[in-house]
Parts: sequence; structure tokens; C-alpha cells
Amino acid sequence: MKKQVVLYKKLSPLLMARLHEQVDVTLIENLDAEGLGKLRDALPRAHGLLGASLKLDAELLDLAPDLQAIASVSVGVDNYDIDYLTERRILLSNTPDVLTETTADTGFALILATARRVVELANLVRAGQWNRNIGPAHFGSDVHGKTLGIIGMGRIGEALAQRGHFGFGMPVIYHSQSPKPAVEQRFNAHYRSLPELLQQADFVCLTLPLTAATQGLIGVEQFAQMRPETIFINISRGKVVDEAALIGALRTGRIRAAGLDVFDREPLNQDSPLLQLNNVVATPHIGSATHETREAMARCAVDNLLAALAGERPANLVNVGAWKG
Ligand code: 8YV
Repeated sequence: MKKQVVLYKKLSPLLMARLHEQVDVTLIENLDAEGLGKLRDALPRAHGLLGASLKLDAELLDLAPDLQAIASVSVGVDNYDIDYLTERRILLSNTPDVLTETTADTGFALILATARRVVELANLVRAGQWNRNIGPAHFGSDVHGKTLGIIGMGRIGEALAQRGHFGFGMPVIYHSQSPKPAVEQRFNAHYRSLPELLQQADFVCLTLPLTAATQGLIGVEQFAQMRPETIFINISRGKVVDEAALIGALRTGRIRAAGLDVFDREPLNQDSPLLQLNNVVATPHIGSATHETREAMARCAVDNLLAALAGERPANLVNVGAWKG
């Protein structure tokens, strides 16, 4: 009897064929109300789940008494109740590494686009308003040589430091749970307390996971420690930031600008004050969103899921306490 897998994220034909060889697949194409109803109907027979961008809480997973594994197509695992899953010995896996470089590229895309006002000025051209040489009113800020401040020195933070150090000659400072000697050596990076980093960095970049400890980490007090020429970049999770405080800092000139790929609520509401501000570049959570990387992530998730359902330890097991082996 094949194991039952519920997919709530579409996969490529190649990966779908791979799954169909080994398990019975129920695909939930959309996570609208109808799709969520179909997901709830499918859970009672599910042994495995694969997808992303959906909060799988206890209320929902209590509907899946035979669930053995969840393979998240993401590196972030804030959509899961780790303690609940471990208690039920449901193996949760994620997809680190394969998305590191692409997400760091997104970080630098936002650094450059925000500092040089690329979106604002490209829109000016498109609107037919380029009728004279660009003057000081439209000048941006340099990136090369400026101080890159990274909050959260994990895989993605490291890749951002690499780009800043080798690509743009940027002094790198960072704040993380513990100092990272190897990163300091590779990128001539220097550890700073959070207040020191906020005061010294020209670019303050968030690359840390959303946890109980990081939720709301950057608020009014932290923006007040930044300088008026500081540019704030968030490629982590929206809830790490007090979004009202960010809006206030941008409106009052407390900071120069913000490049944001993640938001308190996603999709970002059309009437968000952030979208009324010219000094904001907002992208729709595209951190890992390239053809190559999303296929690699999905492949990694399929590998993790099939391993777990075969009784093997997934390569990217998040809740190691759930592993019986
Ligand atoms: C996307 C991410 O949310 O990996 C993460 O944690 O935030 C992004 O890569 C995810 O990949 C959705 O599929």
C-alpha cells in the first residue's frame, strides 16, 4: 500500500512523476478557501505533506492522525509548531543551502535598487518625466565602500557579507547570537552589539529567522539608533520588524530608505502606507524566487519527504528530537 502524500505547492512534471512512482499524491492547487477545504478533507489519510507559505498549526494537523513527515519548500520554519511536531514525532524538513546564494542576490538587488533609487527613477522615465539631466533632487547614495551591517550571520548573512566584501569593497559588521571567527577571517568582518551596529552601519540588513526571540526585534528604539542616511533592508521575515515603527522612521526621515522583500502580512495590502512612500522598494517575497532555485528547493523537499516516508532520516531534518533512530 503506497503512502499518501498531500502537496499544497505545485511541482514540476519531473518531480511529480518521481513522487507518483513511490506515493499516492493529492495536489491542492490553490490555498484559497476552496483549496483549504480540500486540504482539510485530505489530511485524515495523509502520511506526508509537502509545500510552503501555509501555517500548519495543531488545529489543522490534529486532522492528520497518521502524519509522519512534513517537507517544507523553504528554509524558514516559522510556519510550523516545532514542539507540537516533535511531540507527535512528525519529521519536519526544510531546504537550506540550495537557496542561500539566490536569496543573498535578492538582498543585494534591494541594496542597490534602494540606494540608487532605481525603481523610482525607472518609473520617472516610463512616465515620460525624464526631460532634463538628473540633478541632486534625484541623486542616490553610493554602495561601494559603505559599511554593511548584517543582523543574523547564518548562511544567507554570510553570502551577503561575501558580496559586500569582495564585490563592493564594503567594511562588514555583524550581530548574531555568537561571534563567527571564520566569517571574520574570510570577510574581515567585525562583531558588533546590536546598538553599535545600528549606529555604525550605512546599510542595516536583516537575515535572521523569525523566532519568539526575534519577533519585533527592530522597533522604535532600534530605528532611533540608526542614522538619517541609513538604508534598511529586510530579506528575513516581516514580523522581525515593528512595521508601524518602520513607517514612522521612513516618514520622518529617521532613516533614508528601505528595501523590503517581506512584510508583517503577505501579500502586502495595496493600501499599505509603505506603498505611498517613494523611499521604499517593496518586492513580493522573491528571496528564493528563481526558476533554478525553486526547482532545487522542491527537489530537496521531495528527497526529504521520500526519505522520511521510507523510514530514513531526512538530510535536512529540522526537529531532530522527533527522530527515533
Ligand atoms: C519562500 C522563504 O518563502 O525559504 C524561505 O524561508 O522565505 C522563501 O524562500 C519559500 O521558498 C516559499 O516557497
